Amino acid sequence: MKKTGLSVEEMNEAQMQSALGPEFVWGVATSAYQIEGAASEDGRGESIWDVFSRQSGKVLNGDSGQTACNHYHLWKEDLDLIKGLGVDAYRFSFAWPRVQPQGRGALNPKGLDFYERLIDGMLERGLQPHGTLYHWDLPQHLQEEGGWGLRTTAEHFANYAEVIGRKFGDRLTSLATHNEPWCTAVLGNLTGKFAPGYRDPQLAAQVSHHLLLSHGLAVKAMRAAGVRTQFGIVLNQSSVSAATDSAHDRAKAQTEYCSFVRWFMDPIFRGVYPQDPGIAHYPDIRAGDMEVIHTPIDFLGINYYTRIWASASQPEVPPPKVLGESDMGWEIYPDGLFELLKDVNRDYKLPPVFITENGMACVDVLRDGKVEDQARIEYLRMHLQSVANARQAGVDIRGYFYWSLMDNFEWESGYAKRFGLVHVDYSTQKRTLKRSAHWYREMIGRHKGEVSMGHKNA
Ligand code: GCO
Repeated sequence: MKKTGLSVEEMNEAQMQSALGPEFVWGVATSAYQIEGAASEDGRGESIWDVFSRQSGKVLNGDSGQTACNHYHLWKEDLDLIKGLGVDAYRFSFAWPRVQPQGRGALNPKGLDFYERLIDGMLERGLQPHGTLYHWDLPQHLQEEGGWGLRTTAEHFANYAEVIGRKFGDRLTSLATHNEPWCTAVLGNLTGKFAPGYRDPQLAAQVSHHLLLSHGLAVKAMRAAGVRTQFGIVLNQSSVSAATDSAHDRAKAQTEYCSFVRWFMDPIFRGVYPQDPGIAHYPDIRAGDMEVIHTPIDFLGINYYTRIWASASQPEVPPPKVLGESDMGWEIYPDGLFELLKDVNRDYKLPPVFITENGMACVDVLRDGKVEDQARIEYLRMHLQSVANARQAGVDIRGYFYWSLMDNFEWESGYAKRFGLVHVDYSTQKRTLKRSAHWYREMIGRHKGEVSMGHKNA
């Protein structure tokens, strides 16, 4: 009997390890607002998430990132924790309002010092720092001027990028401009589920354009300033399945693929927006914008959690969820990662790819100092198989970052959803490795063992 339901080629672990190759980079990921806390300390400015979290009914239980995992103060022990997992790399984000409280003009030396300590702390521990400039925490001051709906915000972002690039670029292994611009544009400005909470489709289209523009402007500005690191962007992507073979479902699947994947990929890798009869709102574009967005990049980060299920009928045909769902209600569908990687590799000329996020929220229970999260281990194992299969199919994937290092502030779900390899008790800030953390560490250890054996035999 087929236990996992994976349709991609099943491999044993040794085969998977060898498909990933000796240079494969293992990591864990976090973001500033979700872990740092210290939201009102040392001169940090307010972000749109501070303000949004205070509005009643926006975040479950009225939670916010005010304290979060208190990583701003516990960064040293957190870096030790990461080191202890045996990973090669740590993906983190800079909080723009900590570095530049108003989003433009004066810098905050204490904020810069924090990232200096953090990056040097990684280097001292032999961890590769992979930074992200923007993980959704726009300085509130810029929001009040019009936020990402304004073209000038893209210019301010490029200035901020240059500050970070000049100061830290030579110490960073990579620097991504944006994390999941789709979320900022659509969840922030179309559905209103995320900060700043607008529901305006034309604004959402314009915001997506300014985010892409800011990405291109930032990469160009940092390169012009002589910053040397790997530049890229991180996009959330999914494979899309039509619920049935009907023309309506297939058309819906195509529109979903266009608005989710191609909307960002086409401008970056082809210099145009995709056309689809199901997409009603296009942004205003100025001469030269598309060339800026089309600036070459050194890597692409892909975040994958689940597939998109496209059903045009009413009521909708639900996804089969053969392998179950996560605590977010997201279908577990590891094949989708393989399908997606194969498709984008066929359709675009890709730079090296990193899986910059992939992970699962589980109902984790801490009992006798242990969290037995077998479902997360299975999720990880199956998705790594997909990555290995995609590599065998010729996709140049260089590394994998589990989301997330530790439980943290899960946006509108507050602290109710746990994605971590490490459990966080928010009342004491105690960190406890879950079973999955041990599994990840041991699997990486075997990979490195295989690697050095491989070298010996070579
Ligand atoms: C994401 C985010 C994370 C989320 C994670 C789970 O990029 O969507 O980087 O902030 O916590 O994806 O929803």
